[in-house]
Amino acid sequence: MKLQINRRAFVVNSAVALAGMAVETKADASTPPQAFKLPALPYAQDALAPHISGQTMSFHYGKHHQGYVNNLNKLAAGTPLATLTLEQIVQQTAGAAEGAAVFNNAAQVWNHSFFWQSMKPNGGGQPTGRLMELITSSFGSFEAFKTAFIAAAGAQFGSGWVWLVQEGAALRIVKTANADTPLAHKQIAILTCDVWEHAYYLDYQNRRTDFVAAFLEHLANWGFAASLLK
Ligand code: MN3
Repeated sequence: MKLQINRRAFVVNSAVALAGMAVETKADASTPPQAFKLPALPYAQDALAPHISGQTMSFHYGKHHQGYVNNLNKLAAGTPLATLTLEQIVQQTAGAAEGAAVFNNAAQVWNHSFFWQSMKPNGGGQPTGRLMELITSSFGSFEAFKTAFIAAAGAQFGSGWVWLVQEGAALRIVKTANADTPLAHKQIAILTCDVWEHAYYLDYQNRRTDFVAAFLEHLANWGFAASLLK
């Protein structure tokens, strides 16, 4: 109990410090604090079936993603955190042990919103244009990229994410644990697949790599990924 009180005081103090930093980036101090909201899914909950079932989406989006939004709002309520953008909160609490709860929930809100956009019904296949050229130059071939992406997903120990990111003129595959996100590491996220068990267990049980293969073959939204290239 004593720990919880100290922790709360720390979070509030950190929020005050963060608000000071935010003044530079948010000029309009009269902007009222607003609760973070669960963004609308870009497709119907059952539109990704059979690769991701409507049942999985109802829990993953409706319970897990909503839960992160609710937790973030509870942590931010009445603190200067509520005046920051989601991206500012993720970047300013990254790596700060005393802000871990805020970071975890804020990053998971951002990661899931990015994940839903990384997919579309009848997606998958291969990208075209500059994105395909960058994948080929970075990984040797599209097939080599797929193999490496699936292997990275399988190698992530425990909960986490596998990402395609852009670093300069090259693309890289990175995996992050728990809520960690390229947004916290100044990397440009291009595409992601959630490899927490809640993302696939109802549909694939322990077959995580089958899930990630289906993500690449049937769901990946390469148009969204291409739009993010710098
Ligand atoms: Mn998830």
